[in-house]
Amino acid sequence: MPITSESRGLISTEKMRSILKIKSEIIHAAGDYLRANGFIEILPVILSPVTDPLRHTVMAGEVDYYGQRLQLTKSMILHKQVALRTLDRIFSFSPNIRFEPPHYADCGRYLTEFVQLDLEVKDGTRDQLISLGEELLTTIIGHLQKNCSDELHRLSRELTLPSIPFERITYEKAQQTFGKEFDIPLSQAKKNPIWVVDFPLAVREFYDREDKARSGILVDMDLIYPHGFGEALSGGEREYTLERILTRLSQSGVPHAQLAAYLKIVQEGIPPSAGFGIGIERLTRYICGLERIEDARLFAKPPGTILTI
Ligand code: ASN
Repeated sequence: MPITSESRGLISTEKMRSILKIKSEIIHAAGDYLRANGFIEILPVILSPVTDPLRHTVMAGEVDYYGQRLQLTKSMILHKQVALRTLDRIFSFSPNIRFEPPHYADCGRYLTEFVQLDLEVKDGTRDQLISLGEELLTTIIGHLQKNCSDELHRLSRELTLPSIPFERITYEKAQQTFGKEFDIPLSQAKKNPIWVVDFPLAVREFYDREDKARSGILVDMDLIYPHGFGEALSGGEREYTLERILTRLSQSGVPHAQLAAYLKIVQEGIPPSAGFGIGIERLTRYICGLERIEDARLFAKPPGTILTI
C-alpha cells in the first residue's frame, strides 16, 4: 500500500508558518538580488513540445493538447537558451515536474513537483556563475539573518554566513575521496558549501559544454550544501552550435526528433551562455535545517505517494 502525502513530514502548523515565512523571504531576497544585477524575470513555462530530456530515470509527463503531445517541464533549460535571443540575463521561478522512482522518496530530498530558481547569462562563463551563486546564497542568508531571526529561532536554527569563495573539488577527486556516490558523504564532511566541477560527459545532459582542451570533461558545476543536506544547484556553460548539440544528443542517445522544435531554433542561432538552477525547496530545507523536503512546502508530493489535495 503506497504511503499517503499526509503520512510523511507531518509538522506543527506553528513550525510550518515559520518555514513558509522564511521561504517567502528567500524568494524575495533572491529576486531583489538578481534584479539589482541586471536580470529580468520571465514567467515559467509549464507545457511545451520540448523539455529537458534529463539523463536519469524520470518518466515523461505528457498531455494531449488538441491532438499535439506536450511535455510537462522537467527543467526550463531549453527555453532559457531560447529566451537569451531576446534578453541578456534572465531568471524564473520555474515549477518542474519529474516522476522519479517511488523509492526516491526514502531519502527525503525529492519531490515530484518542485520549484527551481533557474537563471541564465548570455556570454557567461562558469567562473562568473560560480561567483554569482556564492553571492546569491550569501545575500539570501544575510537577508534571513536580518529579517527572519524570530522564525529561525523558533526552528532552533542558527545560520552562519558561509565564507566566500567556496572550496572547489573536481568530480574525479570527489569520487576518489568520497566514493562513487559522493554527494552525501562529501556534504557530511563539510561545514561550508562546496563546488563540484568538471563532470564527465557520460553522467550529464547534452547541453553542458564539453571543454575543448579536455575531451570528455564538461565546463559545469554542482553546489553541495554542508552538514549532509546534499545537492543545492546544477549548472554550467552550454553547448550552443547546432553541430555540437547534434553530436552531444547522439552521444546521449536522445533521438533528434524528440527535440525537433528546439533544434529548429538552434539552427537559426542561440547565443553562448552559462547558467544554473537552484531548487527552492532544497534551499528552504537547508536554511531551516529540516530532515525531510516535504516539510519545505505546502502540498508536497514525494515520489510515489497518493495525493489527497
Ligand atoms: N536547471 C539546470 C541548469 O540550468 C538543469 C536541470 O535542472 N536539469 O543546468
